[in-house]
Amino acid sequence: MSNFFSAGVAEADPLISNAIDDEVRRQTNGLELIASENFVSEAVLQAMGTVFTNKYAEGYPAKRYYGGCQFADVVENAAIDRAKQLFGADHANVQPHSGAQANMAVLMTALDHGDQILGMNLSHGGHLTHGHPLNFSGINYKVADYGVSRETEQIDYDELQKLAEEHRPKLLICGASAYPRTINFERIGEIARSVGARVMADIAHIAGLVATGLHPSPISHCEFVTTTTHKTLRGPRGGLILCREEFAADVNRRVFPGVQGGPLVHVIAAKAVAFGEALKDDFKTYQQQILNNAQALGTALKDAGLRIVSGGTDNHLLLVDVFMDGQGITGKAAEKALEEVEITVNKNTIPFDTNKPFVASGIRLGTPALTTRGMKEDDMKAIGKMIANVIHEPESEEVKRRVRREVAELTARFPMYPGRLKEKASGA
Ligand code: DSN
Repeated sequence: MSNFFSAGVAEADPLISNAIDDEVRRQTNGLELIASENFVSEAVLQAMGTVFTNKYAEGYPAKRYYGGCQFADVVENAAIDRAKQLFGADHANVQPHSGAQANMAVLMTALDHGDQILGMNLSHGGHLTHGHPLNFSGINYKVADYGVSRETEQIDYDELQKLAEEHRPKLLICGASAYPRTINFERIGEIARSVGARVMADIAHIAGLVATGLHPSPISHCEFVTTTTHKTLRGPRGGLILCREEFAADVNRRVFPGVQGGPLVHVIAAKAVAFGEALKDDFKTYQQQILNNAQALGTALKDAGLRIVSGGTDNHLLLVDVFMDGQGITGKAAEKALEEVEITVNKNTIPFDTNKPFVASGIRLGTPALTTRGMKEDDMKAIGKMIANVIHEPESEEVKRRVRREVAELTARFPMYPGRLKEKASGA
């Protein structure tokens, strides 16, 4: 026990310590283009790695089931106040461990078992928790789904109105994990009201854009708004629910004790720090640069002959059709070839995909993480060319060697986590 409170992970557990160091190097030396990922600040990382992990705080500030919660209350109250200010919401619950758990708590608030929901199809850009048959949302509720139009590859709001009238959902779910276009929350709110439904807007991907006014806010049009905190919002991995005051008590009851037990106070501390960062003026500059970078990346990919689903993007992500009706390669092959040159993306189905989800015809690219590193439009142009070169010649070792070198040169210009990056010991 002598060094229990003093030895760091390097001394205490070399296996895990080495894996952490390897992951710092992987993130630093590669180009991270997964649209749902980002790099938190050192301040957020530090807040997360604190003794608040030791604390049980079931309940809510000033109403806990455990003693010793006075500092947990400081942390949770700060996170709540900042989240409300950031999004202009009446009420915030900062305890959901994840976006899925935030969504589960809202569905339990708005619905009874077996009620009808209407959500966006996963293969058209929706999310598992919006009614997928293998998810709790598809198991516990009756599901109808909507998608994008074949011509525009964008949500067809007239069709959505028709589906709402046909299925009469109690809850209409909007928001997406792979939809590159602006979501018309106002229209969705009108559609819902016309059939007596409530709306849950899951803004996990676009939360940073919404917080800074660069995407229209759902707050005044939708009864419930959920998000993760780690995507464009650039906080720790976790969830958040925003709602009107009238639903506050029910939402709180559904999060705890409905879905979760003790909150992760160390993560809530990190959420508070991240929300504080998002309230600063330069966060809007950052979000605008995410958008500028997505535009530049899309143009570069188009110029290199790749097809962008829906013709472009209004937000932080691009869905790229790399299969192109059999003329190109599958999303799976593209993901693997790009991984070999340290460009990280994920394969993704495109609307009306003819390939199975695990193979997919597309890749999804997002600019939040590289924008955090400080990259700008010219860097995106260069990255677009690198990606296209690999996709056009996925078997060419010469292309891969060249792109690997280009990736190394580019990433070296944008260092991150200086205190955490350790050179790999020779022979290790
Ligand atoms: N897995 C997340 C994403 O990548 O978008 C959604 O939960």
